[in-house]
Amino acid sequence: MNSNTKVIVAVAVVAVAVGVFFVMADSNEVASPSQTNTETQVADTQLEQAEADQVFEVGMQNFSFSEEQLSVNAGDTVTVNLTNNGGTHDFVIDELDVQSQIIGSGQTSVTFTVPEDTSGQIYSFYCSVGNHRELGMEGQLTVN
Ligand SMILES: [Cu+2]
Repeated sequence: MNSNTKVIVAVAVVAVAVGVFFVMADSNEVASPSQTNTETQVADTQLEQAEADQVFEVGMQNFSFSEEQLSVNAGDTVTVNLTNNGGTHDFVIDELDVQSQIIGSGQTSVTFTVPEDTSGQIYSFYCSVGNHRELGMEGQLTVN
C-alpha cells in the first residue's frame, strides 16, 4: 500500500464514521415536524408513561377487557395502555372524564389523574362502542 492509497483509505474511514455518527444522532432526536404523526404520537405516549405513577396494560377484544379489576391510589396519575386484539373499542370512565380514542386495531393510551378525595370509590370502566358494555366490556377501577 503506497502513501496515496493510505490517505484515500483514511479519508474513506473518516467519511463512513462521520456518516454513522449523523445517522445515530438523528435516530436519537425527538420527533421533528418532518416526521410522521405516528412517530410523534409514540413520543407523546412515552412521555405520558414516564410521568405516570401507575401503568396498566389492558387488552380489548369482542367483548371483554383482559383486566376486569384495576386498583389505583387516590392522587395518582394513571396510564392505561390499550391493545386492540380484535373489533373496535375504547376505554371510558364517565365519573373521571376518561375517554380513550376509539381504535379498530393497534394500540392507544389514556392518562388521567385520580382525584385525591376518591379513596374507597369504585368506578366502572367500559367500552362505549355499540352495545359492547352490555356484552361484557366492563370492569371496575377501585381507588385505595
Ligand atoms: Cu368494544
